[in-house]
Amino acid sequence: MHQGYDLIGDIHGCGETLIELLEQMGYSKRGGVYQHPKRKVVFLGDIVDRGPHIRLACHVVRDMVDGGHADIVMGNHEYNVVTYCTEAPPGMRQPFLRPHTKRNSFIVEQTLEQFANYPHEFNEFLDWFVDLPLFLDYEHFRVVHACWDQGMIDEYLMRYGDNKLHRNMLAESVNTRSFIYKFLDRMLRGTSLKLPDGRAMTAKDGMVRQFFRTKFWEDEPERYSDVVFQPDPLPDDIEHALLSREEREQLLFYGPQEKPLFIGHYWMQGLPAPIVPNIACLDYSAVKYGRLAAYRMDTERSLQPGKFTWVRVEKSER
Ligand SMILES: [Mn+2]
Repeated sequence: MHQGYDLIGDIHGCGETLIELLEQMGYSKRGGVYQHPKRKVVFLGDIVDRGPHIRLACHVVRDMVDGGHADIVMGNHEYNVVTYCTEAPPGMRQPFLRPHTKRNSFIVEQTLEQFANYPHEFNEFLDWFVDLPLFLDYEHFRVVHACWDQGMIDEYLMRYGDNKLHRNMLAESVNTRSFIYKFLDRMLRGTSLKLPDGRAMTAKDGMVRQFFRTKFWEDEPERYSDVVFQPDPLPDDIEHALLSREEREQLLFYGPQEKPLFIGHYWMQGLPAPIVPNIACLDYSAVKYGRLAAYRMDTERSLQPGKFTWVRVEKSER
């Protein structure tokens, strides 16, 4: 039986780095599948997009999952590529569930390009992506791509009976007023607040945004600076302003007594470490020449800085 779990953050097509990380943790290829005699991997989603070896990453991951050597949750990039490639039903005013805007097309460009000569294989991966769990609740820890919201999870389980998105729910999932949309937005993209007074800010990537990403582990925050969680700083005058009561009520709080939670998604930088004693983000921006990070989990209640491991991504992965 498995004696522990190795959680791995966003891969984004860094397939060679993934193999290096697996080997560093004592996994080896047997019968074509990476495995460990005593441990199992949990992938935090976002296998696809951006990087140079997306097909390789997809094959390594799916083979491990199929062989019982890994579990995985869906990332927002798997969801995006599926809806980008799925035709809209008659009656919708757009040809595909996810509009083929310049920005959306740019995001999936490398994935489509690298699978261009393997259309059958690509369709099989799309079917597999749809079927991935959206969240996993283990005995000693929890896993979701961006944010654990127990209230929404309970409602999802009550409505749909399991932790998956089914193909017949895809069309409804792009309707921004539906519960499925709000649920996926929370699980796969996390929590955010609107900037006050209808303000907008221009992020480092050039995008203009009216929302900023927020922490969901801050107890009784008072100011915007207490909850902002993104690489781009807030405008000076907003940063130190007080949150309104309505804003504070919108925020979510994952308390310190909850099971350890692992997330990806947030493009962290620097040395991997817990955010708080029971939450770790393992997305350390591998595809931006950061680190592909993992955490070697056993049964601890409090995450240990010494149990993170990683591979630095060199320019050669390109
Ligand atoms: Mn990601």
